Amino acid sequence: MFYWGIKMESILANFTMALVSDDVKVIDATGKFVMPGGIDPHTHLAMEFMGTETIDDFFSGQAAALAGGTTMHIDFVIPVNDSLIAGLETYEEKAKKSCMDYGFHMAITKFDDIVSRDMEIIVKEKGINSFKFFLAYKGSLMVNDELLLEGLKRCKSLGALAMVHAENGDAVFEGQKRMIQLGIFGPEGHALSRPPVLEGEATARAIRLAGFVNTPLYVVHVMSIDAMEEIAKARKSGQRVVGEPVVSGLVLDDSGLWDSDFTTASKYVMSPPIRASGHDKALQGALSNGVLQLVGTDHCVFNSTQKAFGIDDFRKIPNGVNGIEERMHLVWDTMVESGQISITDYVRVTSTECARIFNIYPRKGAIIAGSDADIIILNPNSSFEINARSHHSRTDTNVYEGRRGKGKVEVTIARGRVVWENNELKVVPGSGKYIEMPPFNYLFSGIDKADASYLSSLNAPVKRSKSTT
Ligand code: DUC
Ligand code: ZN
Ligand code: ZN
Ligand code: ZN
Repeated sequence: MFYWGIKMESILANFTMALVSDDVKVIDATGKFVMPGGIDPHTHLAMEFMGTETIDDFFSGQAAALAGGTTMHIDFVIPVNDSLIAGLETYEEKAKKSCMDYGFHMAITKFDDIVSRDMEIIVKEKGINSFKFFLAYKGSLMVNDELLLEGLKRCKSLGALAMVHAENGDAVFEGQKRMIQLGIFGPEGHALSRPPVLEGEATARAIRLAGFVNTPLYVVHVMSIDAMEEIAKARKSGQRVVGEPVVSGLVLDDSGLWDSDFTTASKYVMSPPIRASGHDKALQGALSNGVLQLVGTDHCVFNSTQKAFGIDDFRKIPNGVNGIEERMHLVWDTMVESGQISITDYVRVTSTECARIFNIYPRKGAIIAGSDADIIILNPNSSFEINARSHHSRTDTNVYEGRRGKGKVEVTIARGRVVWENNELKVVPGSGKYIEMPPFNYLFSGIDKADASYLSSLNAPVKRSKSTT
């Protein structure tokens, strides 16, 4: 899947090692790793959220991604007035300026006959194979258990993957009230109001309901030991649950939230919150032992002016942190350089597993004949340094400010075009392509058999009780 020290003879859209003429570009990758481009399963570009809009759009966010070795991302479509189709049309418009390949997940904020019909259209005609349910954000995006159950059943019938933002939104609301009563208005109140136990509860509930419906479940941004342990338990019992940590949860702890400078502290506000020291290491361990399967970012950025909407009240700080540009570097440095995962596992957690789960493997997530030529060259001996001055995102802060590490993406090739080389971006708005993702990924294989055995296990005692009365 990757080659140590090969000299690539050609860069062709349809990656081949064929004999080529003298005028092709030659890139010397001696001593470096040639790997599939990264795929970020979790981003929010140009999203209207908490009274404002994320400052990275489909051009700036993707340019940043390419500079960091990510060649595809999957963004969340938010319905407009609960309409999936209206939401999708809005995002199709926003994505016209794309300079990188992308796909969509669809959020579900209501359930009725229209939503049910539109879910089918979205899967069968629009190339989306995943639906996300927010168990938090009471009063806006949050869904209750009844809606979640309806949604899970519909996902199952369509072969679509159900995803959850797992925090108990009612309890978060209560936690926020408590903070205000205590006179805690600063960014630290954000973390204190929504502790790990609320993430653990919602994760456990979603897992159990998905098990009850017998459909696969994908838990986004696993930020705590509490949530991770629920996923571990379910997977051990054979349930089809996928856990996605995000870079901020893997490498940061909550100390920044207590910084006395509001601009510094507020940049760390995201949901679920960045946890106390210890959760980060535990999540790294879970990524290395297979309890968690792929790394996203939840890239959702606001500049310091937008973050300052919450200067008097943490509840008004727009939630979100950066990561789309930093993910490949930080995962390499934290997980590979430190010896926690192998290079093969690095390719899996940053690219291949995402392609498999969203059913676009081996077109994406691989370097083989017929795959799109999304390729990076990473130099394990070169260093990176992260700061807001030099990053490519439009935001004026960076939660990884000042971090240095080993392993730098020196070249990014997207669909056969060199878009990042010598620390220079060559990106063209409109060149990114929408990637359709078909339903019924590998997690659905044999699901019907499991249904049959579940039903027969119910049938036996039912019949017996009838015959005895
Ligand atoms: N969490 C964030 O921090 N931002 C976007 C949405 C979310 O769930
Ligand atoms: Zn979320
Ligand atoms: Zn952490
Ligand atoms: Zn998100």
